[in-house]
Amino acid sequence: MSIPTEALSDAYRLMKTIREFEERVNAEIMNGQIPGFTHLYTGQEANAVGVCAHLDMGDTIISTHRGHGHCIAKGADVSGMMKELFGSSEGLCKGKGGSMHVADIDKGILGANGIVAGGPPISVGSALAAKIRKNGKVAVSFSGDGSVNQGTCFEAMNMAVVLQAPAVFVIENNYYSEHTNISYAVGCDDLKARTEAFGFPVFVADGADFFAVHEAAGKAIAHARAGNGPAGVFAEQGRYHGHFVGDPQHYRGEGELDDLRENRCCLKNFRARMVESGEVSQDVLDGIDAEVMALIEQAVTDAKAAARPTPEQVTEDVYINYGAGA
Ligand SMILES: Cc1ncc(C[n+]2csc(CCOP(=O)(O)OP(=O)(O)O)c2C)c(N)n1
Ligand SMILES: [Mg+2]
Repeated sequence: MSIPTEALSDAYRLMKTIREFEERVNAEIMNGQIPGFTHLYTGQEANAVGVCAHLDMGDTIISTHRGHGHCIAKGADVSGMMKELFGSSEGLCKGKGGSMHVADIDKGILGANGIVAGGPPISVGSALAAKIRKNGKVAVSFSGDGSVNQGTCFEAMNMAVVLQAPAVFVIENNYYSEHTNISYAVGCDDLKARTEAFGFPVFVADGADFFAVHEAAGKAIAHARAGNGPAGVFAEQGRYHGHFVGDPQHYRGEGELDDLRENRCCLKNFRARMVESGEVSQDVLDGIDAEVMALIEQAVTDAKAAARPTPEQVTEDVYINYGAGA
């Protein structure tokens, strides 16, 4: 599938934005500037961007505890997200969500989610709504290798097939659930076969390669959008950081992290491919890098200066007001 030049630049910009957002968030947490618990997506950027490249605002995504990348790829405002992580009342969710609960319903971002495999059932509900409304939209859930050991994931996959709902299950295998490798935690060797067994096609991609994810996701999303029921994407790529920020990572093999950064980097792979094809020049990519660095710097400056919630605001937004008589 050939991708227009502008879309290529956009994809690189988004992957770079996720990378720098995360690296800066890591540094700010270490400096004690960001409260709460945070899981970084660094290294897996191509998954989010390769999938979301096929979505428009009306399509929905549901994310995980490692959700910054998914939200940025789906169009979340970077400054609003940074403010959210800093706990500002000017954040996307008024500072009440934080890292693990970023949401922007208007952009189809139904929320990051702290519950492992909490996303797939929600996406089936969203997909069913799209089917009933006949609006041609799809609902994508991102979830990790840990999610495919969860009953909620299996129930959601089965229900999506039974209902023929346009749900797309993106399984991101980064080889670990918290600190446990899949070789110990998963009772079969073939995770793809396990999900396929529910009765929908699953397309596999190298998660360090934007183009591979883009192609696999294109097939899965086209399948669902055309009314053929659910589909899956299975992408493999390790994360560069620990399970959470501060994880000492004693469970990693020798040289594992260096190898990932050196040889499994979606940004480097993207640049190499552009040198080969000549579609986007290195100068243009360098320019995008500079723009992204400035964007992140500004976002941090703004987040540090942004308002903090007042004690009174704690009890706001707890219940929805459905109007008179509710
Ligand atoms: C239902 C549930 N069980 C356990 C946890 C604790 N927990 C948080 S993240 C995580 C591991 C998730 O692994 P995976 O799905 O592979 O995602 P990754 O962290 O690798 O992105 C666990 C067990 C939880 N949040 N929810
Ligand atoms: Mg995992």
